Amino acid sequence: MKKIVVLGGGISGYGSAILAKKKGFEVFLTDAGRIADRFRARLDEWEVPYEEGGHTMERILDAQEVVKSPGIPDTAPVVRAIRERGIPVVSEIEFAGRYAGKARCICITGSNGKTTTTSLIYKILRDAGMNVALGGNIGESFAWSVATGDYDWYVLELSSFQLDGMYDFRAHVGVLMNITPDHLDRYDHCFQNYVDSKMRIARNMTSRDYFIYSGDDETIWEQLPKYDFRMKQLPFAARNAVASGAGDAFLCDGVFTAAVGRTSVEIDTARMRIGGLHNAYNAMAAALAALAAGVDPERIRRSICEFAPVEHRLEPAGEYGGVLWINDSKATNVDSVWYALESMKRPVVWIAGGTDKGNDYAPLKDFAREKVHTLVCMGLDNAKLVREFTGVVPEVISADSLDAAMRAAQHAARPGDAVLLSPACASFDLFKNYENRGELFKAWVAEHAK
Ligand code: UMA
Ligand code: ADP
Repeated sequence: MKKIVVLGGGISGYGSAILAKKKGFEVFLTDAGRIADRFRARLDEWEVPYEEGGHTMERILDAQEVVKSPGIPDTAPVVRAIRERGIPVVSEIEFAGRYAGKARCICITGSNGKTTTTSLIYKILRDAGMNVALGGNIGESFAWSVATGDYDWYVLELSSFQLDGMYDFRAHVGVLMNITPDHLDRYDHCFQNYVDSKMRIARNMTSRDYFIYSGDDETIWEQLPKYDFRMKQLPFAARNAVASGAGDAFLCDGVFTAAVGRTSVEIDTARMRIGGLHNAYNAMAAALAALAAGVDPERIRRSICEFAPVEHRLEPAGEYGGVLWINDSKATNVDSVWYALESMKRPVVWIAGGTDKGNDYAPLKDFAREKVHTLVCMGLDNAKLVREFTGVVPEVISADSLDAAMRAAQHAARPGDAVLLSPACASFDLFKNYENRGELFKAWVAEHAK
């Protein structure tokens, strides 16, 4: 019997281990830290042997294949030792893909917009009555869905870490939203390594498959000539003129038309509940994916117009005394904040800051000059933000807690303004994670701004 070791006992790991067990492998799960109670309960229920608090190398190096959780870097000593022994290391996506049967996979990646676009595609397919699962870098793992369900379609959000361990897996519809610098610490601080990782989404696609990508993203354009792609290409764009024989989508004067083959759908973005140019891109990509999946255009239009912002992504948190509070806590890089500021139609009090990831703030300065009258820097070390935006924004305030930042924002905001939390930074200096930051923002608004 083939021996499989699963590295990591988080969402990805326990799903992989249960799938391996179900497929009859001799499986062992190992976690260097503590495994959460609810995951342990599931492993016990499926009688999967596991260890926590350390990796027993002898047992790990006895495996014929290792399924590695995406959060574990290749530089981890345990991964190095496995590779040195010549044992193949794959991602959960590669492993689960072997058992997805005839189901079709719509896979979404990119630096920003993955969760929104994935959720949107899932909603369209579900509204259309299709037998569809949602997973990957969102919600439950792909492996868990394969082990416990029997689906015709999988809509999977894929991070670069998941793509890295993917070799033979094939997306039937692959969606690449954009590529801007992120997670460079995992890619030897080399942008091209990260770009190569994102381009793996198109690996193994055949002439029957669809590749949906941004025609406005220069990085993606630069990559395309390097590949000998056979699949049908469906670019979407608002700036560059793009056209493909298989289909495409284009936004003009707030209205986009997406077409695949002879079927098309036209959507006025003013009728959508999610705003901004970035969400027009997300909707175009989702419309193309749904058309490629054979969904009726009228249903696609209806589902897209109904779709509400995902929590912590430009999520309205209430309007009180004429001031609109917006929670965009998920904006943890410069590009996502660029789109947040782009979409602002009111004067802005902007709350930013946190753990800086080596950000270059230059792309934000034009919008900041045009739309922001007060910047509240919220973090333990605000020196860089204060320096970068002094002279760009009329008022720059430094705050070292959420409460201080919110009070300053409330004081600065006038009726008709928006207070926008869109940090461009990670949250770990003051918060557990971006969800915690967004929740505390909303709780403060509910308590003090009402
Ligand atoms: N661990 C070891 N050995 C090590 C290092 C870590 O055993 O040397 C253990 C830890 O103790 C921990 C486990 O590995 O128990 C965690 O593994 P993980 O970090 O891969 O976390 P999971 O809970 O399995 O979740 C992962 C994704 N997390 C990351 O990529 C960091 C989830 O994406 C994903 O939803 C899930 O698999 C299912 O596929 C989250 C994420 O933050 C949402 N993604 C990043 C992002 O969106 O920016 C990429
Ligand atoms: P991801 O899953 O890739 O992190 P999300 O949909 O969660 O993407 O959005 C993350 C942040 O990026 C949010 O602040 C959101 O407003 C912004 N965003 C969403 N779609 C896009 C896009 N297509 N381009 C740039 N930024 C985007």
